[in-house]
Amino acid sequence: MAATSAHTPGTHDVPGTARQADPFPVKGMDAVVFAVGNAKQAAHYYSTAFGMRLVAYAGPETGSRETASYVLENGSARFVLTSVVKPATTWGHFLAEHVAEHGDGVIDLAIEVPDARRAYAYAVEHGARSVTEPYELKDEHGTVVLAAIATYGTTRHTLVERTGYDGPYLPGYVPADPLVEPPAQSTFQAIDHCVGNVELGRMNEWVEFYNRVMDFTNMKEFVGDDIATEYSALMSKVVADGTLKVKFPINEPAIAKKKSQIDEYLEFYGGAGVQHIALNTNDIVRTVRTMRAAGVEFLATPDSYYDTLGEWAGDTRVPVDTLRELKILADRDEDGYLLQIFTKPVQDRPTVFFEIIERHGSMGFGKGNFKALFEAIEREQEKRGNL
Ligand code: TYF
Ligand code: FE
Repeated sequence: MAATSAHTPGTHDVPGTARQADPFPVKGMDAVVFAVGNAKQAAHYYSTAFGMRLVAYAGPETGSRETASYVLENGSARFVLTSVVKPATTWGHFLAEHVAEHGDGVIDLAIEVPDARRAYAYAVEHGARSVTEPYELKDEHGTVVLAAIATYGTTRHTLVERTGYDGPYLPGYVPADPLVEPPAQSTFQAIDHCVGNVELGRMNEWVEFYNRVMDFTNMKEFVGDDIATEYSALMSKVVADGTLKVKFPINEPAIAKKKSQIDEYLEFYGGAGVQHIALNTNDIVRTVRTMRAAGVEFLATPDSYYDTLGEWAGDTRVPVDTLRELKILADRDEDGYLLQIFTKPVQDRPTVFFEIIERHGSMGFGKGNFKALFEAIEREQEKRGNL
């Protein structure tokens, strides 16, 4: 085999044309970590209602005396549900206070990276606030390297390097069996995007944070002033890594005719935080039927939406009558189309909700649906007396 020369294939030493290595490579979302009041019951909900599979557990029975954590998966999507059993360390007290102040919510959007030490060093050099310096966890399945940086509100990004590990989640966790028989066909397969709500006037600051700290770039879809004041009462921009595996839309409230849904979130969550997690499915009709049958509540779209849908969304895989029956939204752009639907908030506070999305080419976020969607959200806000 030829020795590696300085001129490796694909690179070239003509000034200005050398392809720069990605300064912040990511492999994808590692996990969405929720701090909840009762992880045992939440694990049941995500199993029975969302069709996820319990795969790992850590708690008093496994030597974790302070917290209980349930790891659920569906395809590459992984949720970790953590609650406090008996606070002892700063971590236990942080979790207990987090739930008291914010209700059930997302504390960590963990990102899998090839090199956690390098990713952490790059982020901190570019102004990220360190939460946890790089450290190793080890057990008989191998080693995982972790580090964490802060993002908006009390949310963090743990950077996870798991190449030296073949266990069920992290060292210290034990494998667990599904709580119930999972659906015959999976309800979703991956995490599409994770959305943050930030305070009025701070969206650009957080977009620039991801530009700088993770070298993420802005996607073309955004909600500008026109849409914001007309009917959405929010501004939104999307940042993503170069491979579009990790996509983070950021919303801020906008001053409009009515109270912004983002203000409602900020008020009830007690600050900035994760608003919704979008989940990819390859069969949204089956997913929505399964989840509805299991008691998941979705936002209702008025019939009139479907009367004109064909004119601008064109033909989709699913007949308009089925979209109408299940209240699924459709949107099209120059790259293709998408089908999407939103749950109502999944806890008593009007905070975290989920989106189910089936993409056919389009890499957008459903801009054509913003009017219908935000009107549906406002009807719910009104029922809660928060409009
Ligand atoms: O992630 C998105 O941008 C879409 C649209 O409060 C959206 O899902 C944006 C804001 C919002 C609800 C949905
Ligand atoms: Fe979304």
